Amino acid sequence: MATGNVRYARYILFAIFGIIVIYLISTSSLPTYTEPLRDSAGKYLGNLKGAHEETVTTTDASGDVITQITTGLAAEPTSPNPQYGTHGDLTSSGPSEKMNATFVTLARNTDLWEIARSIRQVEDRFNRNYHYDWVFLNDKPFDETFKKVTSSLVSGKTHYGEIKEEHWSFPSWIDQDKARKVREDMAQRKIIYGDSISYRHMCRFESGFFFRQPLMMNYEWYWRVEPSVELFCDVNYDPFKFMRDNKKKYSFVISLYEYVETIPTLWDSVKKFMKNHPEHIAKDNSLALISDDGGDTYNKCHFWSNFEIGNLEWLRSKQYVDFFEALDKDGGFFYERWGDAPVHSIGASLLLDKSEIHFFNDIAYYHVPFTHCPTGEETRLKLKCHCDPKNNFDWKGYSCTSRFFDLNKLEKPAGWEKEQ
Ligand SMILES: Nc1nc2c(ncn2[C@@H]2O[C@H](COP(=O)(O)OP(=O)(O)OP(=O)(O)O)[C@@H](O)[C@H]2O)c(=O)[nH]1
Ligand SMILES: *[C@@H]1O[C@H](CO)[C@@H](O)[C@H](O)[C@H]1NC(C)=O
Ligand SMILES: [Mg+2]
Repeated sequence: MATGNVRYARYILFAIFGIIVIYLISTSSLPTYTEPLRDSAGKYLGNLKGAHEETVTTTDASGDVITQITTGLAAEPTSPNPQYGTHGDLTSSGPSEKMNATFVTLARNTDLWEIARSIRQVEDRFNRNYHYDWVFLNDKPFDETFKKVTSSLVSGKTHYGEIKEEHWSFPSWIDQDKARKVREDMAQRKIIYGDSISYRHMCRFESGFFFRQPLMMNYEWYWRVEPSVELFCDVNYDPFKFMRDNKKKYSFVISLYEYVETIPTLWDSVKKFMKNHPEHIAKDNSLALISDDGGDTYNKCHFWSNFEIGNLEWLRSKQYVDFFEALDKDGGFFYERWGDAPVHSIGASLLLDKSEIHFFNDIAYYHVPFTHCPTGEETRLKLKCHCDPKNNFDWKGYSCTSRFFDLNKLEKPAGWEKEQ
């Protein structure tokens, strides 16, 4: 009798063990993907369950069934070395602290596959954890393919806006003949985009109109993304939130000297504006960053505007709009080839306090032909960067970033001298 019971119990134990093994094999396969929950308007409501939630069932010594639920982080790291990276900021600033912010891209339908590459990287490195919206702007209607592909890549909501004619055309005060002669002359002198009309509309639009498009009026913060750019490191915190918390209004990753042929009289217009609107000039401005002689001449330093994270309310302020309109009246967008980068940069340097401009060392970035790869191996490893530090432009002779650090009395990251 006794031996029969023991055999019976052993039998049951084997059976339970077998079931557990089968169960573990079936649950240890890939974590299940859960569609993010959205309301009818497509607003992100969070995930149905943690992005990585596993249930493991085992038995204890007495044969009682124990159920353990292991819930992973809602945001998983891109590769399995969790000692670094996604914890701290991500868990403390989840969707509950979502900022009033959007990505913004100006593009043509033909830019689709180049912008798709940019979006994929921004999503992989940052936005898949944050789901910010993305506004696309175009001087022509976007086609169905463009909308379909970009919507499939963006984890937030996508919006598509067509720019109205007066934001993408010659203003009435521009002398068309004079503008044409300039283009012909620049074409002969082989100045890049010197003969292009559309490039000039683009620069004027980015200088004075993108931030007041109807779709952009819904947001307070923007992050500009262009086709064919790269992000080389994880962005494990919310830069919009960083900007707000640290009272920043404008930011950059790459700075350099402007090609003087495109802006011969820009500084004359700026000086006129400063004289006419002393009330708009910030007390603690960065004039010393862009002029080496107290404002007499421009040293051509500017922040590269193909990457920007900034505050839209600042661009919509009377100070900035007066500044843009003063420049626009002087006609240099068409009689020369003023770029939006020097225009934004001079605006930020004169109208903002210098503490309101931020350099993002930890956002690694490429737009042909320059790279910003964070100085400091610790940062690069921590953020899983894939850029070659040899390509970092920050401390090279043609970058203005060193000046920015000196003016703001910031300590340069360790090892910067070796990258000169
Ligand atoms: N809708 C539209 N977008 C444009 C046009 N021209 C340029 N863009 C966009 O404006 C931005 C800047 O144009 P780019 O051609 O990248 O100018 P760039 O960065 O100075 O020069 P690249 O070295 O060619 O990148 C990009 O986001 C372009 O997609 C245009 O005619 N129409
Ligand atoms: C976001 O900012 C815009 C522009 O300031 C404002 O009109 C809108 O009400 C804000 N939305 C939210 C949800 O705060
Ligand atoms: Mg570009």
